[in-house]
Amino acid sequence: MNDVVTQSAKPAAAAGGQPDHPAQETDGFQLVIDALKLNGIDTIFGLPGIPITDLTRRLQANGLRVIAFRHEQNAGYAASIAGFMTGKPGICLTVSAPGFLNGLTALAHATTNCFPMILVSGSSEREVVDLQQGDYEEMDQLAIARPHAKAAFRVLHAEDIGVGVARAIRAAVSGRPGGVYLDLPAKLFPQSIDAEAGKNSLIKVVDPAPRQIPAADAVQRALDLVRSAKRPLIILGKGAAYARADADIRALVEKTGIPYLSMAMAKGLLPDTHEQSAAAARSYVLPEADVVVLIGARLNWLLSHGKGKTWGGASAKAWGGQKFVQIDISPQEADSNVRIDAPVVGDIGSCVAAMLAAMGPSWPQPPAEWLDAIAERRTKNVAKMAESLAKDPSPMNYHSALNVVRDIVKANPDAFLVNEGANALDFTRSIVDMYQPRKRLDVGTWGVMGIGMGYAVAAAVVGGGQVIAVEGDSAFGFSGMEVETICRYNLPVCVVILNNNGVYRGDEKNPTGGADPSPLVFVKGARYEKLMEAFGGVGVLAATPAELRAAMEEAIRSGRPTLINAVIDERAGTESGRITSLNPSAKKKA
Ligand code: ADP
Ligand code: TPW
Repeated sequence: MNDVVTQSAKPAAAAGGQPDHPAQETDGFQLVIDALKLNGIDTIFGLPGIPITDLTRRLQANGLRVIAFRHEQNAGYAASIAGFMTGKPGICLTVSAPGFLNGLTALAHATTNCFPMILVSGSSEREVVDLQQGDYEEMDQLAIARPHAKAAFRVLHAEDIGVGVARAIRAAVSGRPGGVYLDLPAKLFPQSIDAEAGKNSLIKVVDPAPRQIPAADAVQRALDLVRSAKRPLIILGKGAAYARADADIRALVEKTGIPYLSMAMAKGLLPDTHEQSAAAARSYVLPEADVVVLIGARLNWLLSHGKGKTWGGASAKAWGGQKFVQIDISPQEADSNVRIDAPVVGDIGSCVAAMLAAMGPSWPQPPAEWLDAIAERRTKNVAKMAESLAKDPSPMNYHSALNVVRDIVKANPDAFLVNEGANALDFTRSIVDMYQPRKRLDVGTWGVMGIGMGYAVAAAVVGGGQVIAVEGDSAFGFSGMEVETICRYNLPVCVVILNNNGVYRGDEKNPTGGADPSPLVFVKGARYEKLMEAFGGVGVLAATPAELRAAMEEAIRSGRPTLINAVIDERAGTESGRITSLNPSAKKKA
């Protein structure tokens, strides 16, 4: 069953005096496997069941790594972040209807975040589904996937598997990357075709993510604008991290001398400790900058849409007066929120290289007043942060716990840092410095809860190194059962739950005085560490920074699956973390 070809019982007709020999046949299962392998896919995240159980077995038998999860959503998040980490599409494999729907959130997440991913789902009989005759797990999956994916395809015939897989790969990684849906009906898998014809039908995708070279006049327009700036600023987004143009991006930043901000998942593209980082002066540089160069970052809600008070606008929707250069692979991105004065359309590697080449050997540095003003704010804010980090309250708060994580990441800069929660996210992002590209993996564009354990598994499996997952206790709950997966594959994942007994904080009361707890709180003093122990991993309850530090150091030394339940003050934390302003009740109050 695991051979590339299977022997047919019927002998082939002898031709041209050749001796008779049995016809060699292959089937749909094998062609899917061969098509993926041919394109360098070596890892599948999924969950077995009808009609893909045998596919998972045969994938493994054919040498692919199959990572089986406890819930498809987590397999999907794993695939999405594997796509970000590697630039190859991450593959999530699910069963039909409910399994497909469980994976769909992750597919939409991949599309939203511009991560290349392919959700491959088995589906039931087309003829029965289309007549709505009540098939097992009946659902028109292709139609449902389409609005959430960059592209969606269905393969009905074994000889089209090669084309289907090739199209899915190209769609996922070319241009702006995204999520792709590939529908494989149950009837496809056992279809037999001639092995040679099957082999010839497969496509090894040539240059799946072709370079897109920017126009020379667009590059010149951007450089002219940058040269005219008195207070220039660069913003690096996760598209810049994804582009893997690390050396050229660093060269551009350093050659121009322009201060930069990193969006959350671009942290570490240049080390956060770089002297041009304006992270500690963010609220000063955004309204003050006159020319802003966006590299792989959208002017969406995470950047206050490029206007309003954050940008020095007089009111919530007013333009702050900045001029923008935007480097992006998507030509439609420019002008989505404010005018882009100098769009540079192309892949970031090519765009940044073209800018460097056109800059010539020397480039004027930004005015000293601008750099000095930023340095002054930075020094002040860094000192303020150091003061907060040095405090040792009992119980711990976010700062005292994250001060430990900050030190551990500094000592282990190649560890992956997975991060979700509200306060647990915002404080980690601002307190824990990153030193290497594509190491910080977080909630992304939607601020979605639930990415935690799926990301952690993918980082360990695909990245092949130590993972630290800093989780709010609510955030962890969305994917907590995957600690079994972490233990089953014996992955070097250290989960740190910043446990304040609830969503945002843990001290809310039921206003009626009734017996039901507030919708925002959990069981007090929950022993999350025992969950890891249940599956053979290491569980630690940490009530002090010293206990947290010792447990994290041991987790990294041993490489064993570890869950540290870091107990913090249940009054620590604000509603919605740093995005309180988006909360409609806060808006009403304002
Ligand atoms: P962040 O959330 O970090 O601000 P976004 O997800 O909003 O980042 O933006 C990422 C941008 O990067 C998207 O507009 C996407 O089109 C772009 N992008 C992704 N990959 C590339 C690439 N290789 N070259 C150019 N642009 C890219
Ligand atoms: C899929 C809404 C945003 S943040 C959060 C929720 C439920 C949890 C915050 O509590 P946590 O962190 O994790 O304990 P902390 O440090 O603030 O106490 N469902 C989804 N996504 C989102 N974003 C939500 C709900 C939310």
